[in-house]
Amino acid sequence: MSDQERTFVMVKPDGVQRGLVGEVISRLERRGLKLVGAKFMQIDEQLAHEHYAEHEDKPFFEGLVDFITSGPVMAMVWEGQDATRQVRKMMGETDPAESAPGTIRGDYGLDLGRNVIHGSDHEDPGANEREIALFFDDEELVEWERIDETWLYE
Ligand code: IDP
Ligand code: MG
Repeated sequence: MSDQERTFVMVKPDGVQRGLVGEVISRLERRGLKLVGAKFMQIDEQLAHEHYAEHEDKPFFEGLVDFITSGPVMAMVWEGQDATRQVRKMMGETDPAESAPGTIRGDYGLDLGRNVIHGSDHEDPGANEREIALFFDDEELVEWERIDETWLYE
């Protein structure tokens, strides 16, 4: 098994309210990715600011913080080969309206500000590890083997 990595994924408040937690988990599980951490939680103002720090100066920042703190989220860590980039492909584009059908945002969203899921940016080196550390302590992540791992990887 090569290139195993971990990435941070979150079902946002709209996805939780719309009952899409199971759907998102199912898709990632079926793909062969391995769940190594999960936390159903509500994000507070400070964590929202840290998580979205790169967008601090954008006009949509305040609305984004209000939205992400507006209800519970399902925060998760998923592991697998090239996991960060593969999850981003499964998510679709930032704007659901531009996302291909078959992607999570393309199947379940219509509006840029309500796009169901967050995944670490694969074009921002270290974003995955940084976001995992922001949401999880080391001891909250579980090392384990899926029974099908020998069939998932050559
Ligand atoms: P990403 O979630 O696909 O990585 P980013 O550009 O990192 O997209 O933006 C973070 C989040 O901020 C988006 O998922 C979306 O919820 C929100 N967002 C981004 N751009 C806009 C915008 O122009 N208007 C409203 N919300 C936006
Ligand atoms: Mg991003």
